[in-house]
Amino acid sequence: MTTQAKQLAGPLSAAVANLCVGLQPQVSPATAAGFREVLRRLSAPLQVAVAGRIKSGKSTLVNALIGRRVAPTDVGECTRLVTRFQYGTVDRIEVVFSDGRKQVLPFEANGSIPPDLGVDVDRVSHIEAYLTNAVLRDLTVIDTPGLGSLDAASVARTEALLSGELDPVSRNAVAGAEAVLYVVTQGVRADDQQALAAFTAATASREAGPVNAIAVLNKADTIAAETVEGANGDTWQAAVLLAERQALTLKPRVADVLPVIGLVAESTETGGFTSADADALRKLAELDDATRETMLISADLFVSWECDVPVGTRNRLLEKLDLYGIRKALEAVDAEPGITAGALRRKLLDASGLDGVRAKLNAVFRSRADGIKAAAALASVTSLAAASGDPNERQRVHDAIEVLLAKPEAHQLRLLEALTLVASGAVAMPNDLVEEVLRFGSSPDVSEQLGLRGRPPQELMAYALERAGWWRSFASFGATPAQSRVAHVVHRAYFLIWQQLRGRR
Ligand SMILES: Nc1nc2c(ncn2[C@@H]2O[C@H](COP(=O)(O)OP(=O)(O)OP(=O)(O)O)[C@@H](O)[C@H]2O)c(=O)[nH]1
Ligand SMILES: [Mg+2]
Repeated sequence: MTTQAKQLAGPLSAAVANLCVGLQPQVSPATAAGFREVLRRLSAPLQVAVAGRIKSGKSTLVNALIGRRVAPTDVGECTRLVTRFQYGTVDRIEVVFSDGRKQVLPFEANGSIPPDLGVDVDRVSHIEAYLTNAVLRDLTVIDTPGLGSLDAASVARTEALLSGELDPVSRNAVAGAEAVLYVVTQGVRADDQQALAAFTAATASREAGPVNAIAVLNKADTIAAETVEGANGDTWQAAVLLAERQALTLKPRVADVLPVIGLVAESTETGGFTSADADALRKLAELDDATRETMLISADLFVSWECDVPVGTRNRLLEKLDLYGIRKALEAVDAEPGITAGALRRKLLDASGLDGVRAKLNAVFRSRADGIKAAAALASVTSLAAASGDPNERQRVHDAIEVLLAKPEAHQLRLLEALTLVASGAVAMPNDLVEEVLRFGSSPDVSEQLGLRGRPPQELMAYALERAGWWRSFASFGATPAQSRVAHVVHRAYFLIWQQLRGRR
């Protein structure tokens, strides 16, 4: 156990791992095999699936996050397959077939996965890409084919893979992703919300909620600012406002919705933006205002208008930055004509919003990886026991989980569970209480969890104690049995915050 404990995300994962090890000799060989899979996953990095509609820019965003243009975008059969990007000491791509067979694939000359694999795609389960990129050390990123695609077969394949239906013995309920980055574009439709619910139900058999799901509003550059009230014609402002509106629709299914320009993020983070591009932009910046404005009206005009910069170069800029990125770059050159290629790249990266997405990923996923992984593993253990068909075995596993959850150290796990139950509506509560409960998932910061950001410690303590008392009496007198269980956990959460604040004095 000691060697394994080193790789676990934290004490909660360790507690669940111990539970699996302890139960292994007491269960059937099939369930024990499932537990071994759970143990293996517990010591692996957090698994984050990037999901969303077809062509919403998922692969582009994956590349930006990894910092390497490795996922094929736009065309090719790869966009119909699930690809798992995980850390490895040597770069390697493997095609995994449905029968478990694996085949190593060469990278393209440009370092990406071949868009066409040269194998029978219908027999492919998914692709494993091992990369040396540091980001992947504590996060495995899973690129998925677009939901709502025309091709029902790839949707079925994705669902099967992510929900662990492919191989009932080893994968049953343990292959699922543990967290979701959901990519939407302008206008979340009602069926998009359904897609989110369906997809997230497949994340290791757990409902998604503010604890393990984030959404981004991608292609923010393509939003027509004049159609968004309050944006004052500013595209980014329009994107911020739209993201806020979508958050009202999607919460509490997701922790937040953030605007991003995946394309610009990808180009600037993967070395796509070169000094030759910067030179071309400096040249374009010298054009007279009228010419420049005309060229920026549309992509067609941008390439077809007569000017000194070669058409091929202009096409390349469009592919990397699109019109909005080009406009932003020209503005940066205007403000600072001698700007270096590196500084220009940084400006574009800032304009892409990727930093905000990274910060959110850290706050919601990375900082809580231990709890998220432990909760997903417990859900897997529960469904493995349920699937065994042996009532005694199910009871033994159930009892062991009860013992684990009753321990004081498991409080964080119970809180995550309560958050998810409330967020998914499985336990109904009045709106103001839902909001209060979900605040615990909003941030690792105690004052934000209390909804009292920036207030003095004395006030935080008094409030925590007051709410602890309120939730205790709600648990005893005012609640249904399901609400009561949640209320006990919330009571304890306030009490622990109070204790922690008191200890700090
Ligand atoms: N203008 C603009 N285009 C983008 C942005 N992000 C992605 N794209 C373009 O959108 C197209 C689709 O991007 P992909 O990353 O392949 O989308 P996907 O969701 O992975 O697509 P599927 O896997 O086929 O569902 C590509 O041409 C991208 O260059 C963006 O932020 N702005
Ligand atoms: Mg894709």
